[in-house]
Amino acid sequence: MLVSCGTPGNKTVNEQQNEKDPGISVPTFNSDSAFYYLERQVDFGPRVPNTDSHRRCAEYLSETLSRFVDTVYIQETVVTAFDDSRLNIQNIIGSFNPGNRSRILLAAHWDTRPFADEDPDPENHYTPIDGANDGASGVAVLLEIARHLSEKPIETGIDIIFFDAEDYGIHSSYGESKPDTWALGSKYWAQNPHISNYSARFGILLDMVGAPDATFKHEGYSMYYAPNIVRRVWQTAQHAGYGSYFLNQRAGYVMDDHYNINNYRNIPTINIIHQDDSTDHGFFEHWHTINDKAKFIDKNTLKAVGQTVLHVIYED
Ligand code: AHN
Ligand code: ZN
Repeated sequence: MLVSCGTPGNKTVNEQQNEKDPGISVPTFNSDSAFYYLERQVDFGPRVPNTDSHRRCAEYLSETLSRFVDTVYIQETVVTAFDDSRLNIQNIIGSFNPGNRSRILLAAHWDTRPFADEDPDPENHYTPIDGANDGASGVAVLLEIARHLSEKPIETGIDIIFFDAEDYGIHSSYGESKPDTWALGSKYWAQNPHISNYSARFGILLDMVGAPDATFKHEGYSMYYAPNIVRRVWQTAQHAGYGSYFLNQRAGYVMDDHYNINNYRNIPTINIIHQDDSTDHGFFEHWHTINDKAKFIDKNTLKAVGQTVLHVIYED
């Protein structure tokens, strides 16, 4: 043998043992590849609806997805934001095995917030953000998962949805939270799915999955709508060795895309989202600031999440 990595009895360096069925191997998530997909998005600049960076990134995402999936759907529409502006948005959907009725939904938002309204410097409160963590990280992990699914196909139907206009929620200067101003793209999709009567057995949303030492806790709506999926995913993470990220602790309710999927489509969907009690807003340190940049992303966190989700879908 020319290359000898890993211990005897392991399959190849690119696969991991399936816990339930040792005959099945789970691909090894490549966090360098995921980080590359993250940088590609950030390089377009802030992906704010109605901007050129947003249009160009949409093209990149649909074109990249199309290299991996069987079918890409682009859902274009116009939604109305909290300030009555009209946003031209695109939900981008990639499907594996579109004919299989047994499906899993994976999602993240690809747009970025138009204003850094949580920045410590008020001068920045109307500056759009890079959204390396808040946006790009979830999309990057899902593109890397799509790449693995294309290389080692499974029978289950998988839909990867990149939602638009998640992060155009009301500016903090209004002093009200107005939950219905967030997650506009997923609300539209949940009420007008790309396939009429679309359903899936369960869904997993990724949001802010790239900060160093991120903590993923049992988010409120996830526990209300899909407690069994939360338990399954957290147990899978712990078996895979990521128990320091996936904590068995209850955390607050976050209005996010999974709420719309649960509420309007009745698909039990959880949110893997970084929640942190040590900040005032409850999220990662650079949330909605101009410092949500690629240099503050930790590949180990992308790996923890990506590998966990790969285990969940290949061992399903
Ligand atoms: C609210 O602040 C109401 N929801 C946060 C959802 C979010 C924003 N996820 C990423 N950015
Ligand atoms: Zn955000």
